[in-house]
Amino acid sequence: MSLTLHHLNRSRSERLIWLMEELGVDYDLVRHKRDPQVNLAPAALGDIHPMGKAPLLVHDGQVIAESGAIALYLLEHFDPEYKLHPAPKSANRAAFFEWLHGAEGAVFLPFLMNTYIAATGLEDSLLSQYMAGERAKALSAIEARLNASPWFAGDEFSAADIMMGFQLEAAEERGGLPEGSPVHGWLERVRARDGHKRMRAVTAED
Ligand SMILES: N[C@@H](CCC(=O)N[C@@H](CS)C(=O)NCC(=O)O)C(=O)O
Repeated sequence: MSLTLHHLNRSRSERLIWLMEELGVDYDLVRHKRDPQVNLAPAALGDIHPMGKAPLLVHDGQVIAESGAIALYLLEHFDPEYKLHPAPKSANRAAFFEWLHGAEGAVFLPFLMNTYIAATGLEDSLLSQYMAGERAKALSAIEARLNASPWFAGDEFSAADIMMGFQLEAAEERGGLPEGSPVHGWLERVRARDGHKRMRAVTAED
């Protein structure tokens, strides 16, 4: 069995490192560096998959792109006891799907757009105003969820928390989390996990 993760420095691919560390699977890590001028991925990633983005997983020769797809693929292969995801048709399955996919969907977009808005000097634009409203909505949905349960899929930590981690750590770093937000407590719980610590040891070299 061969399992390789292509990781881009300072990127969403850290979520898959974290998931594999939590699962305890053996994997090879190939590190790629962003172009310092334009911040984009190197051409080497485009040689593996036409989108040329990270993360990319290669399992016994099969290439898989998209963080959410990779996470579900890894769970299917390496989490037969459902330690990091609720079992099919169990009560927390719907919430698990919602947050696992929301992390790359409606929840993520307004946070991501903030980066592009700042990079292109559009802070005073209508787009920026619109995205600020969307970000407030996303944050309020996140906070409602974390006020109702300790983890995104309910009482148990799951891969949905891992998928949400990247954007919430980035939001905290940019001062985007209000004082008293339940996200602060969630971040503390996340950072207490050995899997998260091991992921940070790997990404420290980024
Ligand atoms: N929805 C994709 C997004 C992939 C993506 O945009 N990755 C970024 C890293 S955060 C990337 O490779 N950026 C460099 C580039 O686009 O050249 C996923 O979740 O895997």
